[in-house]
Amino acid sequence: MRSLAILDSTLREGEQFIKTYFNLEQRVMIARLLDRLGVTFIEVPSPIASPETREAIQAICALNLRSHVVAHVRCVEADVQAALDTDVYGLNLFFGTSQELRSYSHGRRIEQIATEAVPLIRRIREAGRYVRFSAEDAFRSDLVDLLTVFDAVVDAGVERIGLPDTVGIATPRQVDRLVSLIASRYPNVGIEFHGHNDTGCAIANTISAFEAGADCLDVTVMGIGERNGIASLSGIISQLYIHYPDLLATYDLTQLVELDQYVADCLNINIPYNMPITAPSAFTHRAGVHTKAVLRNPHAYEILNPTDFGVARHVDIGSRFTGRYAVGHRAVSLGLQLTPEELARLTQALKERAESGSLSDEEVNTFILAWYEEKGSLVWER
Ligand code: HCA
Ligand code: CU
Repeated sequence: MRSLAILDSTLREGEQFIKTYFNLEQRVMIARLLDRLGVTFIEVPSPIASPETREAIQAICALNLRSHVVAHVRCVEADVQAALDTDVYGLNLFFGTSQELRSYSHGRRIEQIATEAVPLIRRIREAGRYVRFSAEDAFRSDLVDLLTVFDAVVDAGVERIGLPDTVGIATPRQVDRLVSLIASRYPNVGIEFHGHNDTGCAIANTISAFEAGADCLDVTVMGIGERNGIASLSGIISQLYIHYPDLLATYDLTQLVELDQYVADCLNINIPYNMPITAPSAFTHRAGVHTKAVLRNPHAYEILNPTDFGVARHVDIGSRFTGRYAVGHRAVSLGLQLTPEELARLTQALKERAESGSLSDEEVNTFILAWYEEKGSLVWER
């Protein structure tokens, strides 16, 4: 079986999201929740960022989590030293390799990138720490430039190379091609992928990278990050759960909802309505055709079993698309006995009522009970 590491960067990439500010207690709590879930790596910012960040990194390291804490660090001597002075498991180095970043970000030539990164990588390895090197903006980088830099860093002993789609430009097929090529050229190092979501392809690209040979996938809670973020943890987990369940054998998937909710609360936002698994409506069924089938066998319209994530399925029957089967099911759960003909009339009445707006569960129950009483008194009067 292939191995796969999930790297959660909520505490690093996630802090680059416009709404994020985590205090020390929240940073520590997020690390704990990620560890309980079972991610392989927890990425933290560079300790050089601020004394508070350094303190948070040390506090997280002191938890002695199973997850490995890795610091995201520029290829700069002082930054590397500052990270080595903490107790992190390893360093995730990055250097922009595209023309755009070389011109407008750091101004280095390709040869210089390799020359500056190589001694730092050797130093980190000598210090006995894990080291990864990412070619920032890999998908806008010239292939020859990319290979020139990777040849040098792999030769210097890097354990993993990273291919970030920094601007979210790649298509799943481009990801497949580049990751496949890199995987066959460097069979003895790991490959990490980090996909931004500017065009909504982050989850698709990240899964494509895995299928092409990447062994480490970057995510954040709810996908938060710079601009509109990267692949979400729950999105990647949902794909793996379906297609590669063995890779999640050591994960406690019931932690996911609490984790997303905790981070949403820290940011003062709701979990986005379309988040895989953790959206409030992720397991809610509505249309009559769906509710009927799901009540017979959830498998009909569910590929994820909500109980595996510690959440409940919900059958919504208060809409104008409601169906007789689900309404009957609800009537029975309310202790009512209806003939098929009565059930048809009740369903019709509910649909008509829902034309002026959907009903909550409680409203539906009240409606059904009232309808039933009314029916009784009509019978009585006759
Ligand atoms: C950044 C850039 C980065 C780095 C990813 C990586 C990106 O915000 O510093 O180190 O692999 O998207 O390229 O997040
Ligand atoms: Cu990024």
